[in-house]
Amino acid sequence: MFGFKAIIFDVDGTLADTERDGHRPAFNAAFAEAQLDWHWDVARYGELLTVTGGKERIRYFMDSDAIRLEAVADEAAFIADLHRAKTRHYVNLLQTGAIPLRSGIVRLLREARAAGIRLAIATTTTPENVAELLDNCGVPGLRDWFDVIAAGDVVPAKKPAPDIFTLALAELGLRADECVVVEDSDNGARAALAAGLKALVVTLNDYTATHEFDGVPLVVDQLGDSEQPARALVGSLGDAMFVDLAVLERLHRQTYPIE
Ligand code: XBP
Ligand code: MG
Repeated sequence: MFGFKAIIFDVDGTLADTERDGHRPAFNAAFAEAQLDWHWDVARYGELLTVTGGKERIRYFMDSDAIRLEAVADEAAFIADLHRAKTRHYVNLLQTGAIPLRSGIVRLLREARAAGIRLAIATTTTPENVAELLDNCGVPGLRDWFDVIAAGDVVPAKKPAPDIFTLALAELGLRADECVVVEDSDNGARAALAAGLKALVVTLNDYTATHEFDGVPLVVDQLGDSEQPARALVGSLGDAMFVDLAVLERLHRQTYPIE
């Protein structure tokens, strides 16, 4: 018996390393297709990731580089079109199975299902991106393992605002103290904490390794598995080699102690 009833996962950077070799080339392909001489290299994309959401990220890039497109009357519509093209390129890439899930993800999802722990997603990315990632990662039916997929423009404000986590909680019908969250970024962690979700594990990746993660009780390099043990940078895994339900249970008790 566990003290929490659901695990809420972020997608980009958490379920899979999607940013550098997934979203980034898809943005660049959309720019080339629209005959724009914009190109986001790996380092620049890292800076742009401070803004979540693809449309918001394009707008932020245009503003920071003071780009004005004289021929464009409706900038919002232009960005929306460009982003639709980006989504098409990204989905095409996912359909080749090029982006695998990170270490330990399927193991933890299986363990949770076997224990009757519910699964949910709270992400900034476009819903079809989530569906295609889950449908093309080599685990048949994986998408249906999730009771709730909260994604994209369905909330007024994207991470670090708490809105997408608040929506996921409402759709699960659970309180924040009944859930554990797995995230990868400072924006994601801030969003979860702002929604009252304090039982939070951050799994780092290349783009988020230098983030601060104030108030996060457990930061690890990966969820890990027996072949690729996890390393804790903040908090402790105890005797565990990787993040499993027992580790999450300890984390949950530590952040929501039973009076
Ligand atoms: C993910 C994002 C997304 C993706 C692109 O943030 O910021 O914008 O980079 O997706 P998080 P779209 O992992 O914190 O949810 O282009 O579909 O918006
Ligand atoms: Mg993320």
